[in-house]
Amino acid sequence: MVNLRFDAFDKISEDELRNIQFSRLKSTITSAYSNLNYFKEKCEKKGLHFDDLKSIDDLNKFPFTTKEDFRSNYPFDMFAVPLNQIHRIHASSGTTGKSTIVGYTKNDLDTWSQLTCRSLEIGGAKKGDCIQISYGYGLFTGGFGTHDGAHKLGCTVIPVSGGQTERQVQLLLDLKPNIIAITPSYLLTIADEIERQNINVKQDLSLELAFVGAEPWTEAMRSEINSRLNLQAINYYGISEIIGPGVASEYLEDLDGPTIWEDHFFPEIIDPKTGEVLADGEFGELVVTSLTKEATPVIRYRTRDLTRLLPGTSKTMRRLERFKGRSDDMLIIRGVNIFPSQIEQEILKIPALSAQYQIHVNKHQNLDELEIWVEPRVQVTSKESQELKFKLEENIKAWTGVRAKVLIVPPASIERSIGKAIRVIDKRKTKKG
Ligand code: DLL
Repeated sequence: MVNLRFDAFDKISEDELRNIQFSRLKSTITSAYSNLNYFKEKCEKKGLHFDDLKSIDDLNKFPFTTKEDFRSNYPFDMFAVPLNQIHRIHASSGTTGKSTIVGYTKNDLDTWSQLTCRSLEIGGAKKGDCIQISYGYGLFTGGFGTHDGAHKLGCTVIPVSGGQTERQVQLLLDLKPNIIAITPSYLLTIADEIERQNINVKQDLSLELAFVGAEPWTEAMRSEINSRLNLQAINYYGISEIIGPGVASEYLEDLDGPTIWEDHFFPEIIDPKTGEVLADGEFGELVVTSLTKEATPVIRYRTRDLTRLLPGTSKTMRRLERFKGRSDDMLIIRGVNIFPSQIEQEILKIPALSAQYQIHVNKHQNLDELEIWVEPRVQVTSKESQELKFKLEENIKAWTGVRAKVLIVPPASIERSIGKAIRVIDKRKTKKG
């Protein structure tokens, strides 16, 4: 039997890896330049030809690709192959404007399933395991992408998709999957339902692993998930415009951040303001170039995810530090930059508070106002509620420098996520129209 683990290239030497990357990068840039008008035009503006890529170090001369490029080339102008070679289309729903369309050739679908299979395997999944896939199926990449990898690995797949929380719990009870693939916020919604039904997690469920991603989450959230569900959460990363899940994923043996699959994607970290490439270990925005995609090659895609590139723990491929957030999620409150993840961390430092929270931002008499709505784990008295409020306000001020107003709202009052949670409601944006 093929040992899929060795497909993971995790024993490859750095020289070999860079050689593979360079030859794949050369074909990708050539294809993008020859087939994608928008890319050729951007290169011409910089006086660049695909032949100007003489080594991997030349990549940083080439232009970035943004979500906006996907939108303005909607629906098919990001495709580098004729439509009759496109075997599948996925799309990511933009909150504003048109969605971004991504195409896959037959080879792309094979590559994708290899990568999600690899991600599941190094995270501890194996042939014969049973996985409940609670990522949305359909145009979103989470469901089908994970499905194809789990199928390749030889797992029994329960393709339940997102939503219908009681049914999700029923399936966990009756079919006893040992793995779940899901967003962190929806997993917490399921944990709430399990507790509401007084189900004994240790006796009645068989979950061992959760492949968690598709939205920002913190280490504090991981501990919460692990302990409430008696399993190990694995950090599973991807972006639809790049391929979907399977861009980077975490080794169960290391649990130290997702390893980026550098044989298929070349990562860079840039200063989000200047676009300048930063050295490994420096903090900035992740930019990813696809190295093997045929249908939608993407050169230097600006992910907006803020992180650092770290050396592989015992592998050649590099790791991503847990994301601090997305540059477009960063709130500027009275001039101070603050990420939802910093607030989540402060909330979860207080044992009586739950991970169900929402951040409301408003403007009052020209001043930004930050309000945090958070649920206690159990009903509290008004005195306890006051104490929790003051404690959290104090901690947020001490750790972020921002004064926030905390509202302790009744348990189960914040709308539950069934996919990606809406954590921030920025009314300043709605007001601007
Ligand atoms: O969310 C693909 C995916 C599906 C990944 C299932 C993992 C699991 P998009 O809808 O394009 O694609 O959203 C991509 O989600 O830029 C990050 O901001 C965020 N994200 C994805 N995975 C993680 C993760 C899918 N493990 C955007 N940790 C990315 C933190 C994540 N953020």
